[in-house]
Amino acid sequence: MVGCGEGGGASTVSEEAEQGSDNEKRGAARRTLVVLPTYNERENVRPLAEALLALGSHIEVLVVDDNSPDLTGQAAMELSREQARVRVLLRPGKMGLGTAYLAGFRYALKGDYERVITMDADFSHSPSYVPDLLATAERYEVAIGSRYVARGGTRNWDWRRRMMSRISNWMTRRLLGLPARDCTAGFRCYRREALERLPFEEIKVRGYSCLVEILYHLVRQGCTVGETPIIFVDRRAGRSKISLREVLGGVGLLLRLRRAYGRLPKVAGGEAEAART
Ligand SMILES: Nc1nc2c(ncn2[C@@H]2O[C@H](COP(=O)(O)OP(=O)(O)OP(=O)(O)O)[C@@H](O)[C@H]2O)c(=O)[nH]1
Ligand SMILES: [Mg+2]
Repeated sequence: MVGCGEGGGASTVSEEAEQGSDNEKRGAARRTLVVLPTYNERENVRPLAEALLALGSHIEVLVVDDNSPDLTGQAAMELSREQARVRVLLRPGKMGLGTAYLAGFRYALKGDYERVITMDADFSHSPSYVPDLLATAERYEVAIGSRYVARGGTRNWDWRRRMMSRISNWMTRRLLGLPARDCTAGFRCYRREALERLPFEEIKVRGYSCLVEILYHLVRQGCTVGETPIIFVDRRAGRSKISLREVLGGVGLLLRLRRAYGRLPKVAGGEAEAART
């Protein structure tokens, strides 16, 4: 795990291993809502939700579907009739990934969830990393499933996609001073206390770049951030929805945040050493 924003001193490997297993036990007991934004994920939604539910009875799933033309919403509704731990939020039309996350956060805050996980519904984010994310969230208010820490990475991406992702992360870190290595990752676990501090009304982006905007505001509010490695695998089925417009919008966002609030100050101690989850 790579962490930032925490001042804790060094600990030995055996202490960390012990702490790691305690964290896992604690994380494994907390009521957790996994928010799955979907747009044309009909083939993925059921197997993914079932894999998540199989992780334990503390896990619940909220599918946020934007009236997908492939009837993902209908498939999710069928599943929710079979599984009490699956809920569906049906929205009338494509409103963007960012607003889907915010809708999921609001839903979680109305309920008594202690943790909220967001992940793509196309198996790029493997459910097998959820326990690591929950364990990391025991130590940090925001846990990121990170492609850009040791043992993290991407699979099946062409060089264009790899370059685009690297450049946007590099620009985000440089312009905004965000302490994470993977600022654009959508695989995250937020503690309830972090979401309670999120200034919802300041989140303006409706699309993908909202991930940067959310993280930036949380760090501004003083939230601690830790990263745990994941291998991001290109989608199993269906088509990508990222457009050039989204990419350009992302650059605009960085400039807007930088102008409005400035670069974040360096956290004491900077980015922490890599540690074990
Ligand atoms: N509810 C909702 N979900 C969306 C919207 N846009 C994208 N999604 C979902 O958000 C997640 C991420 O979108 P993807 O198209 O997979 O984007 P990506 O993973 O960055 O791109 P690929 O690697 O090409 O798949 C997926 O689960 C999508 O179905 C939207 O407007 N509304
Ligand atoms: Mg995807």
